[in-house]
Amino acid sequence: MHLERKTPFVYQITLTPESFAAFDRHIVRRLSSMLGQYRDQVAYAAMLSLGDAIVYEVYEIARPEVAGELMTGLSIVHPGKVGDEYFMTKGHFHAVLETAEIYYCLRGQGYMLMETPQGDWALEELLPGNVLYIPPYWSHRSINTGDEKLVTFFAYPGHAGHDYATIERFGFRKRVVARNGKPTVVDNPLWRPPEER
Ligand code: PAN
Ligand code: ZN
Repeated sequence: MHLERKTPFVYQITLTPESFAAFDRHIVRRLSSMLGQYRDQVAYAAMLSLGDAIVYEVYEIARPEVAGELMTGLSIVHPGKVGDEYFMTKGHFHAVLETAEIYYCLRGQGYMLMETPQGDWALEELLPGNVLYIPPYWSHRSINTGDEKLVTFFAYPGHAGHDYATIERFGFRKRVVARNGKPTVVDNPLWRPPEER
């Protein structure tokens, strides 16, 4: 456990089975935990009836959740689609909106969909070697558009916290779906501008 450590430490993100043993927490998000997040509810129910597939996993190093610390770990989004919509994370704002985050893509291919409380949106590609800097105020969701796992390393301030409720209710302004086999950005009809919420 890294929570109590007061001296520097090293861990590996080489993705060998042994390197995963270094993490303190392993969170597994399955299809059943994504209720209401995918546009195609019929495809969602049909897929869930066949089994509760893993959509993504998070491996974390435990550190005190206070300003001055950094929360770090790996996010792994599995390949797949619900209807024509790619597997993705739930997505969140940080509870302390004034906190940034870094993502470093190690494997796979996909996108980070981002949005501010005012409704500005952005999409950036996640490809091995890409470092994504997410400034304060931008909510974020990673999306796997490839056919292998999308693996990213993340680091964010210890006191950031997570607000999932806003995204659960309205989703993101955009969705990334497959059209003729290619990732395509479309509007999310359930989204409402802040002044109409
Ligand atoms: C990441 C995310 C991780 C899983 O650690 O928490 O990719 O995504 P959700 O939290 O949206 O389920 C992060 O951005 N932390 O702040
Ligand atoms: Zn975050």
